[in-house]
Amino acid sequence: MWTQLLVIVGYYGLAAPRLCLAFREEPSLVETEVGANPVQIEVGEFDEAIEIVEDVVAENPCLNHHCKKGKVCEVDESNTPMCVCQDPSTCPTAEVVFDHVCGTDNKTYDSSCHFFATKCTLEGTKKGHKLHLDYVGPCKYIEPCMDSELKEFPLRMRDWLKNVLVALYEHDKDHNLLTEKQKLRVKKIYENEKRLHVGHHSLDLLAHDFEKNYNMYIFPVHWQFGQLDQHPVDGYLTHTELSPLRAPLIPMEHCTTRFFEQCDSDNDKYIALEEWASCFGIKERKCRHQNYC
Ligand SMILES: [Ca+2]
Ligand SMILES: [Ca+2]
Repeated sequence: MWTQLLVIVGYYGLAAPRLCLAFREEPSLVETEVGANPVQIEVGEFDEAIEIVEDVVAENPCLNHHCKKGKVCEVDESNTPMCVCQDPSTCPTAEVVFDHVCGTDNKTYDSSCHFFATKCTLEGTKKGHKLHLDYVGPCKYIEPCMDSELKEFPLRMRDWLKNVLVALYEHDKDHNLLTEKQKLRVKKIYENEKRLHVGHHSLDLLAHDFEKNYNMYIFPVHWQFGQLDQHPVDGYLTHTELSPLRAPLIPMEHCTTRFFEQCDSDNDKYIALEEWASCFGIKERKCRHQNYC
């Protein structure tokens, strides 16, 4: 599965940078800043929290009045723009099955637009507070994750993150997907002759390689955290911040939910950088979250 995801990155991620999501082709948010990466670009897809209000343009007060997902702009009697809940029936019709999303209420929504519009109508209620976009695609039976499988998850994900970074580096000449500083870090991994190349590796080999080439795995793990930790950049991941990675992964990797749940070891609903590093087997280091070591 991880190899398959990497192939997807190869086809989609690098041409139109996005991670994992072979499912969607819409070009939104692709105008990347230097250093933006696939995960960061996906953030908008699942964003619940951002509301940007800009100056009102005289002729159409709603023109530059942006509303968060699930809301649309309307003007009141005094021509003042305001964000109101979107009527789900005004959402574009889903074209493919992977436009559907599954909510944490285990209900399938036609699209993320329908989901956020519905969530908006529940704003202020306990139900609305607890409702999140769980994963991409229609709700389906996800088999329980066994303890033994849970142990395998970080092994494969670490290897995958490393491979994603190397793939980004290899194709970065034209796309500026990594910052100069990031490129230098990945260059060391890329040029290391001992690097484990992409392939179907046994868990024993992955575990052995992690032990032998531990330093190669540190940056990819911290890099991924940094890409997700954007709203705000505070060293903690909220459910919404984690969504761009989690939502497309769940239908394919049945241990995803359990893995990220146990990552939040103090159970405060946030995954701190230290918790993140720890659940990928990265030892604590003396560094501040701004630098991600
Ligand atoms: Ca954050
Ligand atoms: Ca926590």
